[in-house]
Amino acid sequence: MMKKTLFAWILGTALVACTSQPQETFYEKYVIFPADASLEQKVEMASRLVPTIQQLEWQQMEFTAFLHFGMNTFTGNEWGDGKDSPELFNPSELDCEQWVKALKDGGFKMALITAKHHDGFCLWPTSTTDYSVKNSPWKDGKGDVVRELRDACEKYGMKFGVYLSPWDRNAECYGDSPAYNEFFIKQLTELLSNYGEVHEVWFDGANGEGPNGKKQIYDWEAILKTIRTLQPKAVTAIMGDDVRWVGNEGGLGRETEWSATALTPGSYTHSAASNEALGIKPKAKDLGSRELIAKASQLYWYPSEVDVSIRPGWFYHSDQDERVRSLANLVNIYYQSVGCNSVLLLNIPPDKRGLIHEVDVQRIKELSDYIGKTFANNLVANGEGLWQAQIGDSKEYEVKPGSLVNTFLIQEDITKGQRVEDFLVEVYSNGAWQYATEGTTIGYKRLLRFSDCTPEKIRVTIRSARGVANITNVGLYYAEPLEDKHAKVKLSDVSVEGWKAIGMDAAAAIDGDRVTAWTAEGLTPLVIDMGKEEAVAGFCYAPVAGEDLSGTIYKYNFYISTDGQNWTKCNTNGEFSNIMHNPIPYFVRFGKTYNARYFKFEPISEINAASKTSVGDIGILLK
Ligand code: FUL
Repeated sequence: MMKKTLFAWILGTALVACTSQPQETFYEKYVIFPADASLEQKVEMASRLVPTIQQLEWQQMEFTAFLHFGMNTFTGNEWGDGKDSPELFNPSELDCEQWVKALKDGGFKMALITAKHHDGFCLWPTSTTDYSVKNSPWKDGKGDVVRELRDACEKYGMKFGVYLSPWDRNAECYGDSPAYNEFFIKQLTELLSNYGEVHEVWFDGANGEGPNGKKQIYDWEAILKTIRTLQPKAVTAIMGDDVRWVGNEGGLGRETEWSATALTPGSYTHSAASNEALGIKPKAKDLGSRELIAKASQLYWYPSEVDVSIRPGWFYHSDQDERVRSLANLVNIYYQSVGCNSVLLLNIPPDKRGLIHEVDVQRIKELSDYIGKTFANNLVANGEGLWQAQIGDSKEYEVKPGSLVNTFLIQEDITKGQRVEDFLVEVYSNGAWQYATEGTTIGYKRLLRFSDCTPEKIRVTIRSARGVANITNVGLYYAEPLEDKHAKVKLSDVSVEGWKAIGMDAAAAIDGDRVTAWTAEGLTPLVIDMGKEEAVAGFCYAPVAGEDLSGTIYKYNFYISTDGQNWTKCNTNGEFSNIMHNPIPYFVRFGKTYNARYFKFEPISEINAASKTSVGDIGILLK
């Protein structure tokens, strides 16, 4: 065991643990390296960076639920513009107990509601704006969704969290920084004072204002202080400084996922400068390697949260009832989130009735049954108990005789820091050791799948670590194979055969396959001749598949024509609201049909205001 004593020159919150001899120094939440620290010293200090008690308890929940509900549920949008009438908000059978019961049966530990999304509409009767349930027909304006959810959580023993969007498209004061900060803190204060205990406060970083839009400078210091004062047990997520966005909305954790990261939370004033200096952002592949530590002057305990929706959109849309994620898909997400040192925040959006849809209720129950069954019995004897492993140490575990296995579980005691960098798992049968699987980071929990086998023993080797690794749990399980019955998404109701792009070669945009993309310099309109007239009810824009999203369009106009000369602008909201973070095919419906042989897709702005257009595929909808 490394026995280094660390001195008072260390800044940050240093704790001394009295449980083991010699005393070890730990750094809670962050550690600042001395200017002249060597890499070896820095890595040693990194190994002693630990979570706060709030962060630890949050991590132990593993499985949490997001509830996107609000004005968008009724308008069909993903981002409202803040102009929709409160009259539209009118759930016919809202029943938060139904939500919480379904979540409880689904194994979730916390329910986190969009108290206010980007449209500014508040689900509680706030005193800060008229744009709330107070002016809706629901319960004659006497209702309070936040209260009903809170009460249901209380009744069923579920933790409770709130999402309050910093970006507000309704508030007139948005962009007048001091005025909006005051308004926002008042909203936060209402939510954190009147609804009992809150365990997570979620501040979305999304902002679609663009370069010419309103510019708001948030007073994060005052905002975070409000939370620490009013709800000391709450973690603050995304723009907060306790919980980090994993970097995508597709349910994908990293293979190497450090909770001790060099990424400075966005709410700190020096965040942009220090992240730029290190060349990292929340989406970066590497946030905690030794190479990064060598360059970093400070590390944060900033663990990953995987937020992903059970449906293509974050809000409920009835036309997505058949596109609820399959069990196999959700199980993969489980392995890539909880199984990759992250907390899963799975969104299950209540519908227009104010109920969680039957399909979703069934799917989350299937998921919880599957996970429950898979991990019910550890097939390793004596997997629990502390194993303090030096680099290169191996440990053998007996497997219960005759057990068929294909899933490996391992956990570190993160109250002593996250330390393992590389490990190997081998299985023993017929007198020989064989490779089963291997991994890099472990952290709170790591799950790995491998081929079915019936070993007598397994051997775990810690090939590389930052000091002594504290392994608390090793497990082997059998997970039943699942077939992914998810139907391939159809991008066009009209056959694309015979379609022609006018004036350019854009075949890749109309070949029914989003993997092949058409790209063009500038914001270039795409004009298509379908060869014959169709009753056009909408269109589908699929952004390019893959990591390079450049050219993906955010704002657009869409036109149709019968002769290719005279154009009619179709009824749309003109934006693919959340496409930057959730680059899935967008299905836009006009609410009426237009007879047309030609259509024109006119880009107005690109997701990063670049001068480029890309289309993975474009299709036409007939209903
Ligand atoms: C994003 C938002 O823009 C989406 O609408 C959704 O709320 C998601 C969880 O975060 O940034």
